[in-house]
This record gives sequence, C-alpha cells and structure tokens, in this order.
Amino acid sequence: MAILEIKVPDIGDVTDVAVIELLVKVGDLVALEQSLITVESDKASMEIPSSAAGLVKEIKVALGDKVNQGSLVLLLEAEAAAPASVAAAPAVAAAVAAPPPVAAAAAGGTRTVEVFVPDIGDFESVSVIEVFVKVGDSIRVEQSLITVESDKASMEIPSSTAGVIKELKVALGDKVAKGSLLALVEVAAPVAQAALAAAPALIAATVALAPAPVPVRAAPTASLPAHEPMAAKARLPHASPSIRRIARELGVPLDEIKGTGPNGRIQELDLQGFVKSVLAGAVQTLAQKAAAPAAAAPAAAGNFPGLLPWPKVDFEKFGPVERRDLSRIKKISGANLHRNWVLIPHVTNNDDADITDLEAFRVQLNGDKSSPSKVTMLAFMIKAAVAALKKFPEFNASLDGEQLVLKNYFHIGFAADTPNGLMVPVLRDADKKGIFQISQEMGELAKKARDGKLGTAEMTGGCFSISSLGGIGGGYFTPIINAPEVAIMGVGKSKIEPVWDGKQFVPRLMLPLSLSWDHRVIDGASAARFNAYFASLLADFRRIAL
Ligand code: CAO
Repeated sequence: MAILEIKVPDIGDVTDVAVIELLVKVGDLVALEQSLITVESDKASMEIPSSAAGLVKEIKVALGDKVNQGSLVLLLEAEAAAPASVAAAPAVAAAVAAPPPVAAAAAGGTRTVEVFVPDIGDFESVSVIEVFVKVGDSIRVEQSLITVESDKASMEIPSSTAGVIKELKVALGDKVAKGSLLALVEVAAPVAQAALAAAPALIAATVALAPAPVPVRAAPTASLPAHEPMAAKARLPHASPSIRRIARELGVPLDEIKGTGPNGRIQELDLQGFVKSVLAGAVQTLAQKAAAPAAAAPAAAGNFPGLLPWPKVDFEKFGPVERRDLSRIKKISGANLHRNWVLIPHVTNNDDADITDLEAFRVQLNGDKSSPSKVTMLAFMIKAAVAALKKFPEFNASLDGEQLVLKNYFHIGFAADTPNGLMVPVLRDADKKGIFQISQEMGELAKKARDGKLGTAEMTGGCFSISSLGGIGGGYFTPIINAPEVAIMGVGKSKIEPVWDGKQFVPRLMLPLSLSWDHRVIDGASAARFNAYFASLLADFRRIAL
C-alpha cells in the first residue's frame, strides 16, 4: 500500500507557525480532510487537514515545532480508494489577498475611510465573535478590529488604516465574508492614494494564515491547552489567538477560565478577572493546587519531571479506613509550608543551651505569688531571639527580589498547636516588652489561636519564629522557615545530661535547639554564631543586658 507524505498546504505568507495541537496519533485511521494538527500565529489559528484518507504510520512534527508550507506533517498509509496524490492538499487563503475595496471620501480636513474584510480564503461567511473596538476609539494600522471564527479557524481582522472609528458596521454574531464593510474610520490627514493601496497588503499578510477550505465538521476530537504543550489532552480553550497568546505569555492556564462570551468563549475581561483573582489569592490554578500539600500531593509529583507519581493505594483493600477532609487551617498552612520547603534552601544547625540556671530562675518566678503571670521558657527565648536578631541583623530580614530588607522592628512569631492545626501568632515589639508582659501576651495569643479568633494583624509582620515542642517532647527537628522570614528556631524538650565542666561530669539541664536558616541569605558560619549566641544568652540570661 502506498505511503503518502502529508504536508502543510499553502498557508499564505505566514511562515514559522507553531504546532500547538496534535489531533491524531500513530495508528489512527484518518478520513480525507480530517484535521491533523493545529497551528497558530499571534493572529490566527487553524487546523491543517489531511489531503488523503488512511492509517497514520508516523508523525513528523511535535508540539512547539515551527512549520511552513510544505513541511512534512505525517506519513499515511493510503486506503485503497484514497487519492494517490497529495497534491490534493487543500489550498488555503491566497498568499496575497486581492486588494480589498477601500474607499476614501473627503470630509473637510479629514477623510473617512471604509475598512473591509480582506481576503480570508475560501470562506463564504464567518461569524463575528469579538469586537475589539468601539465608536470613538483611536486605532492603529494593523490593530485587530474583530475576531471571526469558523469551526476550524479563528482569526483577527486588522485595520488597514489608522484613525478614529466613526461608525461600526458589524456586531457580534453577524456573518461576514471577504469585502464586508467593517467600519468607517476618520483619518486625521488626507490619505494619499498610495498609502491606501498599501493597506490591503498588510491585511493580507496578517490574515494569510486563513482557514483551510475543509468541510465543516464537528469540533476537534482532542487537543492540548495552548498554554502547556505537555499537558494531558483536553479541548482547546475557546478563545481568540490574541487571548491565547497573552495567556501563554503570562503562563495563564486558559482551560481553567470560564468564558463569558458567546458559546463560553474566553474574552479579555475573563482573562483579566482570572489573573486578578489568582493574584488576590481568591482562586488557585490547578498547578497551584497541585503544589499544595497532602490532599494534592499526588498531583504535586507531576510538577517535577522524572519524579515517580504519588503512589495510588486502595487503602480499603488492606482494612477499614475513615476519610476526613483537611481543616481549612491545615489546607492554608500546608500550602504555605510546602511552598517554603520547596523554595527555600533550608539548612538546620543543632546546638544545646544549658538552661539549668534559667530554669531555676523561672521556677522561682512562678513560685513567687507577686508574679503577674506564669512564665514559660518560651518567653525567655523570645527575649533571647530579639537580642540575637539585634546582633545578627541579616536574620531579621526578608528577601525582596535581589534586595535584602533589613527590619528595625522585632515582631516574633511562635508556633501554636491548635485543634484545627498549626498557627503562628506574632508577638509585636518584643524588644520593648519584659518577660512577664511577653508571657501574658503569648498566653492570650495562644488562647485566641486555639479558639480560632486570631485576626490577620495578629498573624502577620513577623521577623523570626520560634517553634517550641519542648512542652510536648522530643529533641532536635527541622523547622520549616516561615517565609518571608529567613530563619526559625526549633526547640525540643530539655533534659538533664552529664556535661563535662573541665574536671568532672556534672548534671545540667540541656535544651535542644534547631535553627533552620535560608542559605540564600545566611552563611553557615553566621548560623553557628547565632545559635551559639542564643544558647549563651539562655545559659546566662544576664548577658541580655550587656
Ligand atoms: N523543655 C521542657 N519543658 C518545657 C519546654 C521545654 N523546652 N517548654 C515548655 N516546657 C514545659 C513548660 O514549662 C510547661 O511546664 P510547667 O507547666 O511545669 O511549667 C509545660 O511544658 C507546658 O508548656 P506550654 O506548652 O503550655 O507553654 P509554652 O510557653 O512552652 O508553649 C505554646 C506555648 C503555645 C507554644 C505551646 O502550647 C504550643 O502550642 N506548642 C506547640 C508548638 C508547635 O506545635 N510547634 C510545632 C510547629 S511545626 O508543626
């Protein structure tokens, strides 16, 4: 059986158009004129039809390839009855459109120019699905005026002249064809006949990627979202080429936008609204959701090429299970923790603080009936953190692009375990507060966190965080930095250990410290110094006053 080479037919003057969809695969039986691929320029998109019927043996283009007239698309094993020649490849719009009629009528110092639909190929009539301009708009030469669409292609029709729109002659839903009057445009200065004559050529160039004269058929069977050529197959978003181009440039997943135009078409306002919602955090793209932890962990693996997919386990097969939705707080904190873990190059230094004397002092304070509030080790650690941040200012900083923002305030966050999950209340101006006040405010903030009553202001603006698990148990661990902070102190449970004092082992109460730091901002030596200084303050709290 004959093997036919199916090539890109005449697509006019446009060169190097990108393949954005592969509509068939090896082994598919294709019919004559069935669409094989979709190509797109910044002004038009079109499907390239098969010039013969048969079995797809080999596909010669890949997503993202640039093709031209004559580029080999695929090899087809022709059906017995198939035309033997590929010369039947449908010719598309003539490379150079016949000059559309452009009329000019003198009107005082200005001139009114009629703008027509240029040669758009063999289409008899196509629907106007977008009107980009309105009466009174100033337009440039080649500015897109409308989008027209058939079931195979959509294209933007540019203006052949610059000026001000005086009258629009088409509306949404109208059918237009070559020569249809689009608008009356008032041009500021008299237009030379030569200039007018040049306009059609511009139009021809822009719409040369005109629709192929293929028979009308149902929408393509399968296609890829234009914004992500490697994504799984889905229907091509219903949007004009320019909208698709903007979406591609911004990395916006067009197929996640709900279009409000005719037949659900995505319009510029839909795109803008979606981008605003994502920026405001009101909406998450699927990619963002996939980057969220736990619930979306299976999808997250797909974001790292080469990584195995998340194991899909039929847990019920091994025994009874119960399924619970993640709490709102778990979802939010989880998404933040995941981002921070993935994006910040963490290093964790472990150290120990000898808190024997400080613990004795704390017990003494708590035993004193005149003490205004109960004091825990965390209050001392907040105070020690402030002193260490003052000594090592790069720890009291945030990355802002290529700049380091050094803060002259000292708001310390502390991780609080709540029934709904982890929260990090922020104790403000810890440098201006004493141990009792810190203890009291900490208690209030922790209660609010547990009761779910923390306000946004009480959870934002932190400089450095402390995550203390000492009240629960355990030694060293790796705390995750709370972005945009650059370091966090993890605290384990203190315990009596034998410590060599130079002559003998003595029992000392040792507190495990785990400092995680952002290696983009902090060096290992600074981190070791910070930890050692922090530990020395807890070992002898009088040093705070130095
Ligand atoms: N070593 C030994 N004992 C410790 C200790 C330590 N490092 N830290 C606290 N303790 C003791 C306290 O002294 C207290 O004992 P007493 O009642 O005898 O004085 C007891 O443990 C309980 O302390 P606490 O937990 O109520 O108070 P706190 O100030 O240490 O902590 C708060 C307050 C809100 C941080 C804490 O309740 C909490 O939620 N901790 C969990 C933080 C967390 O989840 N971190 C992990 C984040 S990453 O998922």
